[in-house]
Amino acid sequence: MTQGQYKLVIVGSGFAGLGLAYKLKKAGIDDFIILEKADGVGGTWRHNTYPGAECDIASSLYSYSFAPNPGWDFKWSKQPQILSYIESFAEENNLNCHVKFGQTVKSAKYSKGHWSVNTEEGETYECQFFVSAIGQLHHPSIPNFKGKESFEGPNFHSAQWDHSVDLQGKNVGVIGVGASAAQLIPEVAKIAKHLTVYQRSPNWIINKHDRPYSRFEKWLAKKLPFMAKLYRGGLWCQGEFFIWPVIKGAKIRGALVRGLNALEIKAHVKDPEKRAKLKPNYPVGAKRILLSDTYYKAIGRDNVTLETDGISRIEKDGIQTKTGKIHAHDVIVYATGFYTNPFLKEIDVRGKGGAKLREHWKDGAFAYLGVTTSGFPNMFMLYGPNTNTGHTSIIYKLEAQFEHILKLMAKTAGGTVSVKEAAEAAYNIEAQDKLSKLAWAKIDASWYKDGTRVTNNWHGGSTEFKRRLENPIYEHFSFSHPISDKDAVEQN
Ligand code: N01
Repeated sequence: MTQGQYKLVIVGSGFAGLGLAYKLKKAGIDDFIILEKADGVGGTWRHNTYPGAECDIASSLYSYSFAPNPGWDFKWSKQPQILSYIESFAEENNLNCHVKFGQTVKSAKYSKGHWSVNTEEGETYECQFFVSAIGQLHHPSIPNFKGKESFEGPNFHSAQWDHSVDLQGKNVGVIGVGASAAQLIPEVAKIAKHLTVYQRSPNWIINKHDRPYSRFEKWLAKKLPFMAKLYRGGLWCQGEFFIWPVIKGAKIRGALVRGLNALEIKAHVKDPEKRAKLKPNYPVGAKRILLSDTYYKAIGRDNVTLETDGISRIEKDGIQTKTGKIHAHDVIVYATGFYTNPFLKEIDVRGKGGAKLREHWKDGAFAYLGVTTSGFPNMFMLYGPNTNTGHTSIIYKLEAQFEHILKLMAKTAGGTVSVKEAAEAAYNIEAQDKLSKLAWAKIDASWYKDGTRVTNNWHGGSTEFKRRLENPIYEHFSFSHPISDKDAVEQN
């Protein structure tokens, strides 16, 4: 059933979708709808409720610059407070009335300057602009271990935590040691009778020295907003001038991360066998550098086994390793990450002439500055291909994408915009060339890669990202009704 005609249909009501909605309203555009499959806003921060879930980018930076929150309880806030921040943001800015919950988008088709967006619930939404704001870490991945179905106890993915299962006094197996696992393992270790952690490859983890903010600090952030801005700037600088150079291969800063990591392991893990297993054998920065004050303490506990022999099969009551050991488990947690490629895999997107996005991206996703791709007019992506980062806040980068989209929309007015194939191809050659020199390219596999190409991450610093996104080169696009900037703004 056709549900109406909009200027924009946005898919997803996480930080990306809601941030764009806010900017649209500020620009006087109210004619949009957000389709959300869940029953509330927040995206990843609604779904990931595992114990210990928090953000490993400091909250003052992992929040909108246009909606600062002086009330963060911790430097790295916990999931409930992040969810409550985004929920309040939606409420205070009257964004909820634009969201239609319980709508899972299954296809989007372009024809003659318009998109038809169809949902699994049988509804169709017509629009001029189709915007994907579904994020990169959306579809939980559970490896197809032999015998997986035979396990008789509770088992679930970290992003689908079953809170009805009490882990107190249980034998628990956690598979995976990535960012999610590093946060949940310390919490599970505290209450489980025994925890076995299945590690395929260790991570570079350093201390973050988190602590609650004092009442005085919160008062300062509220009363002196410029101090809060300065503080946010300082956090941004840490990522830009310390972590980003490590990803580029800076020797001294890389050595510092390795040194800090070694000190942490030594301080908290007494068993030499465990210590040896925790040392990564790949370049620092090739996978996300993790921040934790509690991970190595948890691994060092007597009730925690670090298993690195590889999983052979899952039995009805435990896990068998490739060396034949059997660990008995009451509960298994899959902290095994997400399907990050191909992008938009759940949505059948058809562009000009019925071209399939899946076909267009058969060798891996790409997009001009991560936002547009040729042959798919009036389609924008937020947090699309090659926009992720390993060193700063995604929200900082999303804000640049909002500006990019608003500028292209203004120029497009009632017509269409499409990136030129040659401009996109040249951009991708530049991006892949630069990416090939970074730490991310120096390992065979990670969620940043699809085959040999790094498809998820941006190739430069965040200042460059902001500058390029916020100053579109209009010659790189075809507009069906090119008009002057002034006229375009007036028409919007
Ligand atoms: O997923 P991951 P994640 N057999 O892909 C292992 C963001 N995030 O959910 O490394 C055995 O990092 C896999 O092993 P290996 C953040 O951007 C942010 O933890 O491939 N093991 C790895 O250990 C992060 O980068 C926050 O050898 C298998 C683990 O599972 C991203 O989400 C918090 C396996 C997967 O780790 C993803 O993190 C949490 C197999 N067959 C997450 N398959 C914030 O704080 C996979 N593994 C913002």
